[in-house]
Amino acid sequence: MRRASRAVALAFAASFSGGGALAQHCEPPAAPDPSLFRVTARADAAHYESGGERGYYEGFALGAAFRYAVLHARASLPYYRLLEPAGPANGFGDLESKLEIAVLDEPSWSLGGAFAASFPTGSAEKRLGMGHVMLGPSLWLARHAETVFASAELGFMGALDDGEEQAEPMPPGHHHHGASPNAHHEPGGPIPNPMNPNELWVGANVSYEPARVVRLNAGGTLAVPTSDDGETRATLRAGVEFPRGSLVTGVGVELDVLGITRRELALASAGFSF
Ligand SMILES: [Cu+2]
Repeated sequence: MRRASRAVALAFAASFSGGGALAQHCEPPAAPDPSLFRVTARADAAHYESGGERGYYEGFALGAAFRYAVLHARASLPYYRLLEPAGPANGFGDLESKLEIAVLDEPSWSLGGAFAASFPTGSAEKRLGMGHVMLGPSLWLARHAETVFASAELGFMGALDDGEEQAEPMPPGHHHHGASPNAHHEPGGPIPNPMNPNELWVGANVSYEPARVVRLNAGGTLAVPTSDDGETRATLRAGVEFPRGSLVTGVGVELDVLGITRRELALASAGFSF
């Protein structure tokens, strides 16, 4: 528990936030884009360390978002190339989706709820996905000012069928040790988006637009497991985006500072609104 409280302090201290073009797990709302539809592409390159093994992966994700009145829905599907010590693995990751609903939408404030879901389109055995559906509700709060947008969110994420399929034996000769394909919190779990089977998370994002064509983003997420079989994890994000009409391009970094799988990730993104 001491470790968890230290993590909370760290994440709060470091949570200046930002609105990535394509949010991953547990990221609070990004600066709203007034257009109805948005398509995004994101490329990732990451080094990771998980359970004593080091490796590298590349990812490419396509996403779509729809915003109308108080609703904001988004979904994205990644494709990964994972280079583990034992060899490469290619394939889709888990499909992620989120629906945000603003309950109060004032010019300078908004707040509401959200519901996130991820679907096991990624292979858990190749460590590209979690092997089960994850669901979770959350509450968020955003502050909009002329050049600054800030948001914070508190939520829960849980595995729908955790525990039912964990008895599956690993294939003979499989190089992942110490965990079932479904135990995503242990070494052997998914590498691209590590998380706990059940966790309470808090995230914050801040965007600052010093000029119309530049947006600086920073943020962080801290997640604490709600069952014994997990580990506190924290991710910090920073990036810069270049809005130009309906096209927004950007680059950024993400760093896992706590957790069983650590990553140092660089990303490039592009989003087009219409
Ligand atoms: Cu999971």
